[in-house]
Amino acid sequence: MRYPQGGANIYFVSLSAKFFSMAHKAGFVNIIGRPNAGKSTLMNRLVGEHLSIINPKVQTTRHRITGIVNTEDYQIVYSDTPGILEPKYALQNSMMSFVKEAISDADVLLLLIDIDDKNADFYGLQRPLKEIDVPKIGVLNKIDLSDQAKVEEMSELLMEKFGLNEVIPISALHNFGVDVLKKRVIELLPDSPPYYDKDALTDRPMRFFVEERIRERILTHYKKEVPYSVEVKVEEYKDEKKLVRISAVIYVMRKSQKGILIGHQGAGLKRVGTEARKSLEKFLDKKVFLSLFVKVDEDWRNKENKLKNYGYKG
Ligand SMILES: Nc1nc2c(ncn2[C@@H]2O[C@H](COP(=O)(O)OP(=O)(O)O)[C@@H](O)[C@H]2O)c(=O)[nH]1
Ligand SMILES: [Mg+2]
Repeated sequence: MRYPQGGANIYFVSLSAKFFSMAHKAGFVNIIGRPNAGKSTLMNRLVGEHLSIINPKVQTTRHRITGIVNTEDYQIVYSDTPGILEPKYALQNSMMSFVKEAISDADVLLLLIDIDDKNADFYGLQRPLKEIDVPKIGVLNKIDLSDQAKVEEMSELLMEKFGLNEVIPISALHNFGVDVLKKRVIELLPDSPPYYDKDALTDRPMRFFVEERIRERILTHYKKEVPYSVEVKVEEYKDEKKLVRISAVIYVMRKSQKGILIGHQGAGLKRVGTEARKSLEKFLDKKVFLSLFVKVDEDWRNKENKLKNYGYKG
């Protein structure tokens, strides 16, 4: 390599030119859409890790969850968000504020739509979405359940409705079309230095994922109000030599829900505990000792101050 002769100035110019020629890309790529569209499934696919919990029940995702993909040349910070709905109680209000935040700070927006969701009703967000000046990709999901004619029909409908220039049909579940989407996302990523350490996978603490894994088991096994009335908080997380010792509290809104959750002779809670432990052992790649407790936090879901304590937004 030849170094430029002459003063410091010239050297500086040549350095920055070199830097520019291998510019680093980074940005926030936020996935939004209706409940059950497959946002969390897609996010896990894109990141290649089981970060977001997935369930056929709606309103599984309550927070904004980031998943970071790093290579030498770029850093993509994906966000999974709660499904867009018309909020009916304080927790849902907070869930929608995560969505609004994700719309306003995106470098690239992925509007994920279930191919069978003809109305794709985004409530008050449709207009701001149409007007916002960042690259938007319509992502038509679950095409494994559909055909070409429907893909074309829905693509046109979405372009019109949200002012999109492009729609990419995928099946997040069967990993079809996801590579095409990834490639397009990288093209649209702005030139920028990385936002997080290049070995980071998420900006969320480990405790958060532990809480989500426990909540996932509750979503799977309980019906009606119970999954929507629980909040899980890790009280102790000790990474010991041979195992990780975790103690967590499951908060419910009413006394009756406590009984349902614990079940006959404790069988319900035991099942949640055993399954959550196995899931955590896989995630942490270490033996886990898990203690679970159930407590009543009267009507927490409707109280702003409680929501703040649990890490939601007002
Ligand atoms: N058939 C089919 N099902 C999917 C696809 N993507 C997601 N699902 C299912 O749709 C349901 C909701 O998925 P989830 O990712 O939790 O949706 P979210 O509420 O938007 O986060 C789950 O049962 C997924 O397995 C897909 O491409 N095809
Ligand atoms: Mg979700």
